[in-house]
Formats: sequence, C-alpha cells, structure tokens
Amino acid sequence: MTLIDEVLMNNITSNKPIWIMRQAGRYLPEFREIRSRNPNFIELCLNEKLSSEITLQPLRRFNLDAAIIFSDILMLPYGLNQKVEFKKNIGPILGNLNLDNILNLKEIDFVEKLKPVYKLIKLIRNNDLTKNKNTIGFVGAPWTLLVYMINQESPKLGLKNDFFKDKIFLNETLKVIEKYLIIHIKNQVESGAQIIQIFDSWAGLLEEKDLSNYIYEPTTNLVKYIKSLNIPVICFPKGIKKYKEFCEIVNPSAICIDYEVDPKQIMKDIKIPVQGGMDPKILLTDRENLKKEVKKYLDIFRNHPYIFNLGHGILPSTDPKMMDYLVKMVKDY
Ligand code: 1CP
Repeated sequence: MTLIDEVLMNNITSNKPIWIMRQAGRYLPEFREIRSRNPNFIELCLNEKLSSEITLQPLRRFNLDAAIIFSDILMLPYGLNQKVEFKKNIGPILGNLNLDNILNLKEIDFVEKLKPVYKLIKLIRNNDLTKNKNTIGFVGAPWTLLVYMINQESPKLGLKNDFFKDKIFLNETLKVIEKYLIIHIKNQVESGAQIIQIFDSWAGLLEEKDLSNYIYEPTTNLVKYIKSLNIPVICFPKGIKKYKEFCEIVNPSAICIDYEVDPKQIMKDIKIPVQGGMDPKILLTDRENLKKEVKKYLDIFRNHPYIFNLGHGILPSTDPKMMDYLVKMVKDY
C-alpha cells in the first residue's frame, strides 16, 4: 500500500504524500526539448513512446508519490471527431461541434482513436520508475468539456454571449460527453490507472443556480461509476467556492482545493481527504517564502488525510530547483 492509497482510504499519515498538477510539462527543459521537435500537441499525446517518456520525466528528477499520465482533457473531443488544435500563445482552438455525428459515433471507433493513451498507461505501469507509486489517469469534468466544445476556445476572457442560448442542445451534448467520459475512464482503468482525477477547471464560471444541472448531477454520475470500479476519484472543481456543498452532494474519494480557498475553513468543513491548495505563484518567489507556505499547509492538515499538491498547475516559468526544494521539504517534514 502506498502513502496515497492510505490517504485515499481516509487515513491520517504522518508523512504527507506529494504529486504536482502539470508535473510533466513546460517548466522542465527536457519536456521543452521534446516539445520543440513535436509542434503538433495532439500528435505528441498520441505518440505513446514520447508521452510515456514525458510522464516519467518528473519522476527521474523528483521523489514524487505518483505519475500523472501525459495527456490532455481535450483528447475527449478529439476522440469524438471534433477538430482540436493548440495554437502557440493562444491555446486550444476547436472546430464546429456536430452533435448528430457524435450521436452516430461507434464506441469502438472512439476507443481506437484514443488507443495510444491506453498504451501509454500500460507502458508506465510496467516501468520500474512507477514501482510503489500510483499512476493517476484523468478526465475533464463534463461541464469543463462542454465549455471547450461549445465555446471552441478557452473561456479565459469569458464565455461567448450566446453560450446558454439553446439549453436542449447543451443538455444533449452534456449527456453524450458523460457517456464517452465513462468509456474513456473505463479504458484508462483497464490499462492500469489506479486513481482518476476529474479536472473541472471552469467550475467557477457558473452561477449558483446552474451548479446542479451542469456540475453536481453529471459529476456525481461519474464519481459513482469510478467508485463502482473500486478506484478512488479525486475531484477538482476549481473556483467553485462551495467546496463543502460539492463534497456533500458529489461525494468523491478526495477533494482537490484551489489557491483561493482558505485551508483552515476547509479543515473545519470537510471530512474527506483533501489535496492541494498552495498557490503555484509561491514557487516563483524565494526559498524562505516557499518554506513558510509549505509549512502552513502541512501544519493545517497535519491531523487530516492530506496529499500535498498545488492549487492549480505548476507554472511554466517555475525553476525546477524550486520544485526540487518543495518535494524535499514535504518529504523531510
Ligand atoms: O507545450 C504546450 O504548449 C502544451 C501545454 C500543455 C500541456 C503540458 C497542454 C495544452 N496540456 C498539457 C498537458 C496536460 N493537460 C496535463 C498533463 C499531466 C500533468 O502533468 O499534469 C493535464 C493534467 C492537463 C489537463 C488540462 N488540459 C486541463 C485541466 C487542468 C488545468 O490546468 O486547469 C485543462 C483546462 C486543459 C486544456 C489545456 N491544454 C493545454 C492548455 C494550454 C490548456 C488550457 C487552455 C486554457 O487556458 O483554456
């Protein structure tokens, strides 16, 4: 049993396990080197030799407790035959969504398109570097995927004005996303993923009255499904504010918190295992400050099942030396 397994069984461990969102990525020179030779991001994700190597890169450098597969939440719309492109300095750009085509899609064709993701999981599970560590698979939450598939670009500057115009269309799309998410999760688990994290990066965009329809209901369905496979599920409803209500309704195995919530309040409100919280920008400051912040989270959650992580992905401008210092500090605490 690993430290993360212990925590996810709701046990308090004296040493806290650590992994970092986006640990495989742009802050690592060895990733940038591979990326510079592979301008097509989707193709890079679909090259299991390279994507497994990228997954393992952070484990070669740091004593992390888990590998998170190098993939993307937008592999789902790609699998549904919606065009997905990553433009430099802009982000993802998606083609028009054709719901009829998606409704007519066959499950085996979807799985065939995403096969390299499942092969990547098998490769890393068989690698010595993940021995005694957890392999984390992931998906985007139904709401966040709906956002990208309808908005067709990042909603960083807000959703398009007519986003909520056709509610029937939105709900039909949401249903089909849920259906294929279950298929994608099933295949990740069958390939060896031991934990699933659900990233709801845009949960903060919804008004309270819409949380039930777009987040609570579809996410609860996924959580129930993942638990039925005897696999723990970590939910990250970034920016939702109502973490307590989310946990009570959705009931994940663990909750990942963002950097805008007060960890002390979470400690009071939440009975399930907690992950994350520290602002990724702290890694851009100095060691003294980093030490102070890490200590803050470890002290607050000392008597709680807790996995150290950040409150969002590690920033591309992070110095790998600061990441090294962070991991060592958590391990030596
Ligand atoms: O080199 C590059 O330009 C690619 C940058 C990049 C990377 C490294 C993208 C494009 N995706 C990824 C990998 C990725 N994406 C992982 C890898 C595993 C890890 O080490 O953690 C994961 C878990 C994701 C998940 C993901 N993709 C999310 C959820 C988490 C989050 O950050 O909120 C989201 C929203 C995406 C969409 C996406 N993919 C890539 C970008 C730049 C974005 C965000 C665009 C936006 O701001 O809307």
